[in-house]
Amino acid sequence: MVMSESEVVIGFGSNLGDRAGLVNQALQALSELPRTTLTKLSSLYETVPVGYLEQGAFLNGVACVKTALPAAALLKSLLEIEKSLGRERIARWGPRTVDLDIIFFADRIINEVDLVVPHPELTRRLFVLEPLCEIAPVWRHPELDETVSVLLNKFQQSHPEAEPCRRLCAPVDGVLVKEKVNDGIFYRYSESCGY
Ligand code: A4P
Ligand code: MG
Repeated sequence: MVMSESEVVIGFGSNLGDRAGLVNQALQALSELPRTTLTKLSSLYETVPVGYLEQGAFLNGVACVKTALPAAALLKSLLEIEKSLGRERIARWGPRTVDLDIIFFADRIINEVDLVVPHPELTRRLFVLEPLCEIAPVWRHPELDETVSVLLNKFQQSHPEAEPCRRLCAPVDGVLVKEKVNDGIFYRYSESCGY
């Protein structure tokens, strides 16, 4: 069976060790997944921890990929990348070398034991909404039937106290390094981001 390609949004975060180095390695691994191409990348943001507050600041961002992998296979690959980069699951919402979450998988709604898409915390997390709004403002949440930019606006209105994300660098040539790898493009954030 030939699987058609789906557009997928993946959120990433790191708050342990060499955060930017780990993010770059995760992006490289992502761009090297079979039948998958990295198509868009947000700026890199520094964000205050949400949930469990007694931990260091995160680097966060989101990436769009086109993939022919089914959702379960993509999730498995993301968990393998996390593991290869030293992720140990210690505490829910606790510190992590690299966390990779599926935010959207095309317009699909998935409610499996080990996979819920759209990501259920998405509407409550500026560290996802802000980078998402940067690269996919008109993406429609398939359950809420609202665009990402409306969801961000609503969250900001209802949580004026929420600390905005600090944008470290924009994804432009010269700051974002773009390299051709196999059939895809490999992006990474350059050191001049000041992370
Ligand atoms: N899982 C279910 N749905 C998904 C999905 N859409 N994408 C399952 C990825 N995984 C999904 O995840 C546990 C299981 O969730 C996976 O095995 C998969 O089967 P995990 O990453 O090991 O668990 P966790 O991270 O400890 O808990 P959780 O609820 O996934 O936490 P989150 O949502 O990952 O949040 N603050 C800031 N500023 N920035 C952050 O990035 N991240 C977290 C963690 C908390 N606070 C943060 C940040
Ligand atoms: Mg996760």
